[in-house]
Amino acid sequence: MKIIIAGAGAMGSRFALMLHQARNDVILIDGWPDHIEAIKKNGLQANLNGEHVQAEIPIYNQKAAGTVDFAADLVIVFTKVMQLDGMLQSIKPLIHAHTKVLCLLNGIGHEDIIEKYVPLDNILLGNTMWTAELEGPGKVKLFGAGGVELTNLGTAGEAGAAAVIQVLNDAQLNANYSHNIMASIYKKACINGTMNGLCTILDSNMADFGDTTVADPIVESIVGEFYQVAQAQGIPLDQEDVLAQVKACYNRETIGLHHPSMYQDLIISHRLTEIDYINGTIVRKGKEHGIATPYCLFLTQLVHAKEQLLKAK
Ligand code: NAD
Ligand code: AOT
Repeated sequence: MKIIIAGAGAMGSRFALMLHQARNDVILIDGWPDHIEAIKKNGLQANLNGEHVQAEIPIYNQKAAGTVDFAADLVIVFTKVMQLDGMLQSIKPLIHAHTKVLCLLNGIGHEDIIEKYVPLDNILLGNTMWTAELEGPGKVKLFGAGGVELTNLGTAGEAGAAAVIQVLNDAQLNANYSHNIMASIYKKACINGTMNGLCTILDSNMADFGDTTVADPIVESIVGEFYQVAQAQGIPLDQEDVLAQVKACYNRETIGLHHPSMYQDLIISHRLTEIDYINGTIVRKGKEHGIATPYCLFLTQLVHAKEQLLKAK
C-alpha cells in the first residue's frame, strides 16, 4: 500500500518503520527541519526493542508537500493535536478521492478538524496503545507492544476499513475494528488524562508515580470526572475496567518505565502540551452538561503554569 505518514515524530516513526519493514511504500512528511535533515542524511534510526535498526524512508518538508508526486492510498496523521490542522492544510494536494486518512492521536474530538479536509467515508478514527520516544532528530526508541482500534466514520463501516486493518496487521501493528470507538477513545483518554499530566507535573515515570500511596485516590477522582462526562454524552464506559487499565500503567515489567509523551514534550523539550485536548476537553464538556470537574481543571491549570514557567513553545 502507498502510505504517507504525516507527522514523523515518535509515533509516526514507529508506524513508518513497521509498515516499511512489512514492504509497504512509505513516505514521511514533517515540519521539523533538523529531523528532516537527519533522516535524509542517515536514514531513520531506531532502537527497536534493543536492536539498532536503520531504514531509508523518503522524507519531505510539509511546506513542499504540494510538489510531492505520490498517490497515497492511506495517510496516517501523527502530529500533536495543535499541529493537525496545519498538517492537513499542507498535505491537502496529496489527499485524493480514494485516500483514507487514519487518525490515532490522543485526545478527544479530532474528527471535527479532519472533516474539513476529508469526506466522512474516508476518515478512519481510533486510538493506539503503542508507545514511542524521540531521542533526538532522526532517532527513536521503540519498546514494548501495543494495538490499534479504529472505526470508519462513513457509511461503508467495517468494509471501508478492512484493507487498512489488513495492512496494519501485516505489519504486526495489531489492529481491530471497533463498533464503539468513542468508548475506546474515552478509555485511552483516561490513561492520558491521568498519567500524562500527573507524571509531567510530578517529574516521574508511571511506575514511580504508581508506587506513591496517593496514586490510586488521585487517579480515581480524575477518572470519575471522565466517566460522568462520558455518561452525560451517552458513551458507555465501564469505570472499573477503565481504572484497571489505568492502574496497569504502573507495572514496571510492562509499560511503567515509559515517560508519557506530555513529559517528553514539556519537561525534556520545553514544548507546549496537549492538555487542553485531554483534561481540558473534560472541563469544557463538563460545563456544557453541568458536571463539576475540579480535578481536570486543576491539572490543566498546573500544566499550563508549568508550560509558562518553562517558557514552552
Ligand atoms: P511528537 O512530538 O514526537 O511528533 C509530533 C510532531 O512534532 C512531529 O512532526 C515531530 O517532528 C515534531 N517534533 C517533535 N519534537 C520536536 C522538537 N523538539 N522540535 C520541533 N518539532 C518537534 O509526537 P508523538 O509522541 O509521536 O505523538 C503524536 C500523537 O500520538 C499525539 O497525539 C500523542 O499524544 C499520541 N500518542 C503518543 C504516544 C507516545 O508514546 N509518544 C503514544 C500514543 C499516542
Ligand atoms: C501510553 N502513553 O499515550 C500509551 O505517552 O501519550 C502517551 C501515551 C499506551 C499505554 C500507556 C501509556
